[in-house]
Amino acid sequence: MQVTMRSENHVGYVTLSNPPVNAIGQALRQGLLEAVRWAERDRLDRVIVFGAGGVFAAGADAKEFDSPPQVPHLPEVLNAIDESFVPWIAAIEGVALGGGAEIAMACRMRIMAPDARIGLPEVTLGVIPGAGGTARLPRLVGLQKAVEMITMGKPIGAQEARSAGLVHAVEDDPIEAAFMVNSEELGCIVPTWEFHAPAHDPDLFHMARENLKAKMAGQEAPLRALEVIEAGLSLPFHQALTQERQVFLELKTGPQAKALRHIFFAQRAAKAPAHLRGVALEVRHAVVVGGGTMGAGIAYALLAAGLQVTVLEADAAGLQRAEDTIGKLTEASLRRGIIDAAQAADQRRRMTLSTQYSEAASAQLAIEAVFEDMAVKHEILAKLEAVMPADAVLATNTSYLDVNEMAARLMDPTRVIGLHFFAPAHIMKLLEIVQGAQSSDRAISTGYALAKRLGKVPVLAGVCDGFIGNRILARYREAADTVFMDGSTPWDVDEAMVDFGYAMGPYEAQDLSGLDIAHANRQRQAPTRDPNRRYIPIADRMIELGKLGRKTGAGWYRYPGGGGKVEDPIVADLAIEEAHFAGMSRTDYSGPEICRRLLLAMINEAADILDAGIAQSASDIDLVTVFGYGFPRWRGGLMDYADSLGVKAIVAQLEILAREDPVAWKVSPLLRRCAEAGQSLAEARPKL
Ligand code: 3H9
Repeated sequence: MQVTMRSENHVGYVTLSNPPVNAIGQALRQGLLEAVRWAERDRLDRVIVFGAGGVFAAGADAKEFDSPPQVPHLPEVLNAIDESFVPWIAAIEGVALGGGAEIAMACRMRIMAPDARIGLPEVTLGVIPGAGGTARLPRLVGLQKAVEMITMGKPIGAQEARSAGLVHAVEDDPIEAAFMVNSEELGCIVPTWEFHAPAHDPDLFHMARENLKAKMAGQEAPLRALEVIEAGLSLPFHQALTQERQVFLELKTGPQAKALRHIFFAQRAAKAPAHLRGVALEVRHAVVVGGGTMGAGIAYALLAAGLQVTVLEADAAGLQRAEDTIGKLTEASLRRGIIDAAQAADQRRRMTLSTQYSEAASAQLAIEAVFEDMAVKHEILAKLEAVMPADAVLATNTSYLDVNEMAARLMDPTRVIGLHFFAPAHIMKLLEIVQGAQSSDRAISTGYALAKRLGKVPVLAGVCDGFIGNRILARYREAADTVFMDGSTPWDVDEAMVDFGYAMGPYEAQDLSGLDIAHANRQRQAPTRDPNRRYIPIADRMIELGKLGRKTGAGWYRYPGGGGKVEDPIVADLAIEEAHFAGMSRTDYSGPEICRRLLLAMINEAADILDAGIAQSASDIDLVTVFGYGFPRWRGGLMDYADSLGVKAIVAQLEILAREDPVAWKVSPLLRRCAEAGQSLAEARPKL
């Protein structure tokens, strides 16, 4: 029974109960409809509806979205509530999202707990509200607020909902408060469907449309939601609901909604496997070695999660730099209202800065985040092992180096794992947990537990150069440099990838992180580089010219000040020169062709990564590309996107490219196996 009913003194209590978040599926809809009939049959004075487990309802059950909708449909159920002669009151605790908020809006009255949140986040799942949200919300809060909430999908807190007029009261105990509402007062409230729609405001819609085109480029649902709200203003209420429902159903089965659902559920599935649960070390005190940008970001993320943190640096200057960087992160959080002054003071109290490794003696976890030098990392890990408790976990934040080699020199190599954070470490969601050959279950499980505590998306990766994400990134950049050398420009490449949905292209992104990092990597890899593989020297020429990116005022672009970037003809000429030295003629690539090549290069590399067991599944690669590397979420991640193209079609395209360069475009054996077996990448497994 997902809906339970009981009455006391003519007050009905209806409980929504589908743990953990009371997602609204067929059984819950059916139960609600029966509750409406029950309340009318018993001629109750009022119905108080609330959710079990301290959550009102998180919306329609998205697991049902892949099958045809089953009766009763939610709009029909909510119309029955809205039109009933028995007034319903929504007592909202936890969250009322999507269909949950729509249930609340169909009630005569809404009372919220102070820490509850309400919103219509449907666009984040690639759909629009489908049970009256686009018609009821503008009637309740006005156009401006409704447009903002529906098209951006961001839930709001209780006080904001109260000020907007979405809820009638904010009370510690909303169920009790609903019981106390005066019957006469309740009787005077008009059903939502009888409210007048707000007057049309063409300027508001124009501005909202332009804003969405800029901020949510490529995404269908936000613009469709805007259209539906606008059209609904001039329609009678029930017709507005009908047109909303049509668009909801159309989007629900479309590619963007499918891709966004895939990422939503993949993110939720990213947790420690069953055999690792319950063995994690409880981390209360963590040490970060190295207070540079990355180390300071990691330290701040740990502080924000409530841990005691010690930052170890080599000297006083390093300590000062670490303190300044962490201080700036605290100030930024204060400015944005993420923390208040008392929380900032608490964070400062929990932080120690020191040059003494003895400070690590009581910590359960250490994360080294110094520069990429194996000898330095060996030295640091050995010092940590000497002072830390025997069961403490030693983690490295290396982006490329061999975690097994780091572990091998320690007395206990089982305690070593990689914890690969992404910059800025306190914001980026991805955490690659790198499993060394000897890493213990306890160490890996501790990595997962830490990810949960920090609100990160954990993905388990095996040891190889670059793990999952940076290995794909290296191939992406190589493919970009190749099209640049062979006929394009960095700005053409960037534009092509932005058109695909990336927030920025590979060259602009590299200007941000600095060209010297990739250069150091190329030098490190030089002795083991495949001599048959084509090498594109343009990035090395950039280093010779001192063009290291934004930090030097020039990289692939020039940054003359004032924040803007400009194309640099000197950079474009480098490719022309290099092609001339190599005796090559150049080709003019179109934007879609550039994009196709870069994506195929990444898919092929990712398939090899999966085949080698470096990634556990295609959906893990999707999480890495979306949460660490800016792959457009609404395209479902790299492998989900590849599946949407079809593995056979990908193999056919790679084979054509392999005629140009058989080494760079050598088709991944996993792709071939999948194509032959008619399997998708989602079903693919590593070779044995
Ligand atoms: C909609 O409502 C359309 C309507 O307008 C029209 C209808 C006609 N469905 O995130 P968590 C599961 S569209 C199915 O880890 P938290 C989730 O998979 C919907 N399952 O917890 C996980 O399962 P498991 C609009 C759902 O505390 C478990 O619940 N609503 C749904 O960090 C716990 O989730 C949204 O977009 C769902 N809708 O966060 C809200 N929601 O334990 C989406 C959750 O097996 N949900 N699950 O891994 C959220 O934002 C967060 O889950 C929430 C809880 C904030 C609620």
